[in-house]
Amino acid sequence: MSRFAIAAVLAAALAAPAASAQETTLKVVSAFSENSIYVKRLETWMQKVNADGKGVLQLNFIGGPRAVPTFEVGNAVKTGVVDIALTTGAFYTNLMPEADALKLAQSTIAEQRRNGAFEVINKIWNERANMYYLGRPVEGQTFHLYLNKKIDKPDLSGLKIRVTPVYRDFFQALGAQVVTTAPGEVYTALERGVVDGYGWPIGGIFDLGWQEKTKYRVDPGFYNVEVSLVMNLDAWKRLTPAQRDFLTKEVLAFEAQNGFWKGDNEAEAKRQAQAGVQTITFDAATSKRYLDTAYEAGWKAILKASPDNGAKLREALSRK
Ligand code: 173
Repeated sequence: MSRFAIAAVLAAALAAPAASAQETTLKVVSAFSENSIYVKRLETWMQKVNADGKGVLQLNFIGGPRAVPTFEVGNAVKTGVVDIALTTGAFYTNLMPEADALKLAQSTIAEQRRNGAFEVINKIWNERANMYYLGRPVEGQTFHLYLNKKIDKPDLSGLKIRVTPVYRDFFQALGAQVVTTAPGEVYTALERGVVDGYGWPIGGIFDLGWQEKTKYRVDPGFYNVEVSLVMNLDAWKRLTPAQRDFLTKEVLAFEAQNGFWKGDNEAEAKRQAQAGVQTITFDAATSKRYLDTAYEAGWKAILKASPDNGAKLREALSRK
């Protein structure tokens, strides 16, 4: 053995016990409220991770928007104040406007992992927000427009609608006046009559009591609701290969449960009907125009704010 090889073997031997004894604990926050279905499923998943990860990796849930306000979660991940967040691109467009493009994906996260889109996303997220994109445990939900005033065509002129970047350009294209708020402020905005409606997924309006203040849901739903796990890139790099493999496997197992959402969508629509929320629908041609407008307005905004990465994401997210 060369002197170099001996030194390498000695170094490995010295490092080995420390590495195998090493367990790391990562801080996790959520941009969604603690009683939401997103966070309930996150907590169930974290329990499994912590049971499987003894001696390797543990997740410590710090909390929801009371711990870190919704629109500050992205920056907390970027700067490493927390390690991991459950959030959505619309909540950190302050860091990178193109984050909101994931709602426009035509493919599933499983397809994105197979067709290279996952790497495209990660390269952009690494560079732009110092984030490692871990995965997407929510997909297959649609967003909807909820209203307190009746409309008979997709014309929102004269209406004030609560938005996030998810809906902003689409609802503006339909003539709405928009007001951006975190989810935690929607109830008060409705109660005070500050808004005539809001954008939200098919599921979750009951979590913060909005059904009390909601008369109509407009169908069809649009886009592909994106809620993802993102991680501080330095924290990701600090993990050992074994810890990274472990976390990746656990995220894949979480994504493998995404079939859950189809049943949840149906259950939530039924629950809304039972609570007296009426649906507003359009004829087929108008519905098609509504959806076309949604996608056109969505991509236009992304491409305007972020021409290069927007184009890369559009190409990657339309691959099957
Ligand atoms: O707050 C929102 O309406 C929003 O942007 C969103 C995004 C993903 C899931 C739920 C809500």
